[in-house]
Amino acid sequence: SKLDANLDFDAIVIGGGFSGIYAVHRLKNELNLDVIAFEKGGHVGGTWYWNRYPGALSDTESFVYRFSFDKELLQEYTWTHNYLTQKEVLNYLTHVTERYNIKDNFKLNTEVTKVKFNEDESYWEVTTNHEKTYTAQFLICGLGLLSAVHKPNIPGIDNFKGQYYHTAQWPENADYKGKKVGVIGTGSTGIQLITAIAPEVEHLTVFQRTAQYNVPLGYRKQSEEEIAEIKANYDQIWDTVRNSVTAFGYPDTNISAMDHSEEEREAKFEEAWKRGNGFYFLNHVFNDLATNREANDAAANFIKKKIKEIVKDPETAEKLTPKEPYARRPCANDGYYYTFNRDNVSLVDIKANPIVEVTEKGIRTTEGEHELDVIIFATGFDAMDGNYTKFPMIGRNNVVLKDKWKNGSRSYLGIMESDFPNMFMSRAPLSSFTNNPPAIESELGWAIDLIKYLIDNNLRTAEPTKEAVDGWYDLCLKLSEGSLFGETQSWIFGANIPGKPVSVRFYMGGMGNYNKELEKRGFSELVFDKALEKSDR
Ligand code: FAD
Ligand code: NA7
Repeated sequence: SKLDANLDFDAIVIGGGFSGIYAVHRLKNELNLDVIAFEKGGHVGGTWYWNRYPGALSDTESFVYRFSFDKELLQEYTWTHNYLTQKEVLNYLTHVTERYNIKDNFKLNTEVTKVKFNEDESYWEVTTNHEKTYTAQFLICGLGLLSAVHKPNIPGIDNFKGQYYHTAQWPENADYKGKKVGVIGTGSTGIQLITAIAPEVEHLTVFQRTAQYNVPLGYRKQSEEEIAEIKANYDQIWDTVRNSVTAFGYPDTNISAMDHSEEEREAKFEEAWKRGNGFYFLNHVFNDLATNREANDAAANFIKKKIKEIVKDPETAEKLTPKEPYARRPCANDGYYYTFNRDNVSLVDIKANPIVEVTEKGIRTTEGEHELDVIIFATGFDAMDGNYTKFPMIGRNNVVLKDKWKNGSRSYLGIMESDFPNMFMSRAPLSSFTNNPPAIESELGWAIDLIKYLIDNNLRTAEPTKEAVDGWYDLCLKLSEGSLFGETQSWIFGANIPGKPVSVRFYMGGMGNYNKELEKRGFSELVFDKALEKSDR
């Protein structure tokens, strides 16, 4: 350690995804700190290491699903299609770790099992599954917002004779081709998977609990000219990203859906349908689909009409038709509804006929047994706080983060918590509901500026006041109250996990406003502790 010779490292980073990689690079190469990073997985990449299921694809467009901080890298590193496959994102992130010479900072196959703030001497103790404990002044957590796997306990699963696995733990020996496959779950992941594997399996049985709105993605090859033009305009593109609502690279609109005649509105929806992308459809055609019920109904009805047109069997079409507002994380996939016209695909409505148990031979619902060789869980994640409550994270006064969050998670700016000095989080509860890489750069950018400020001013710790945390929570709550997202039961409010408190988990004010908050507040709502003198020890 360079800052305090008594500690093992200056900073410890947990997680090897976009967040961990960005943190290690800036701490090591810019602040010159001695950094170690722990990653549970066998490779860096985070989400893009774990989610190797067929059909896995970004639905942020390629040009903005990357870091913005390195202008040369933006010019050099290229892509072929308007979205990135799992493999492509993984390759990109691997490349970043090589380019910045940080690959060796990551200790792979190493899970952090406990972190504890040593209050007497103000440092973090980090314990791993290899039974070792390391110390550092700063702790940066990039544990992942959609990373803690949710695999529901279905009675009898251990009796199943075939293979079963979760999409985010896709095994190398997955053997589903030519088999009778059952998929549980029809969120963004299930939709991608179902469309991808339907042509490869003997029979696919889709177990759907809640029907989702899906719009096309518009996946296509991009010409060299198109890519060159993007690269020539990157300054302006990132400016749009950082100041927009979704940070997806689309300019904001100030047009309300209800200011149009029905005909004009339908024409706009049709245009967006042809263009593709769920975030575009939900947020950038009109500005009020997520907040105005009438506007939301209009969009929902447009998609419902499409389902009816595409899906040939009326009973299947009816089952696929959502009964709730269009207010979850928007799904986008080019072939999804068409897949249900295939002879080898069937849809089981498990809301009407719930799963009773898994048997040796398959899945039994209240209606009867479905014989299967393979069961795939596309059942999502204990999102936002799942990885933060999984192992003891202990702050001042022996406060455990899980206990602190038992009625709903809180944070200051999505980055810090009171009682947890010098602990910084990326994509944690109450961070922005936006495209992720730009949000990671904003949050960790603020955190790293703060670390630099502490070092430059010979300060040992910083932490937000309780009032600051409560103030941020109140703001997030207020912003969420205008959103129809609270009316659906999804991970966005924590409603997908049995027993988890349903509460606001995002700052819904958009990327642009979030960045303004960071700038406006600076470090004014933090309390600081002086550096320890030698004689204090
Ligand atoms: P992650 O990539 O989740 O990395 C966290 C890492 O921390 C993991 O590798 C995990 O193993 C590790 N970890 C956690 N706990 C511990 C521990 N205790 N000890 C050691 N290591 C630990 N976002 C978008 O913006 N656009 C998209 O198109 C998009 N598509 C997605 C598609 C899928 C299938 C999924 C699952 C997510 C998608 N996301 C998308 C969200 C995605 O998670 C983020 O974009 C981004 O990858 C998050 O990076 P991260 O580093 O913060 O977290
Ligand atoms: P999601 O969006 O949480 O979807 C999970 C799906 O699994 C959804 O259809 C759930 O139905 C279903 N589910 C969950 N638990 C059960 C049980 N117990 N029984 C039956 N069905 C169940 O996760 P995804 O992975 O698709 O997407 C999450 C994000 O990660 C997304 O933003 C992507 O970017 C990647 P429900 O709707 O709860 O009725």
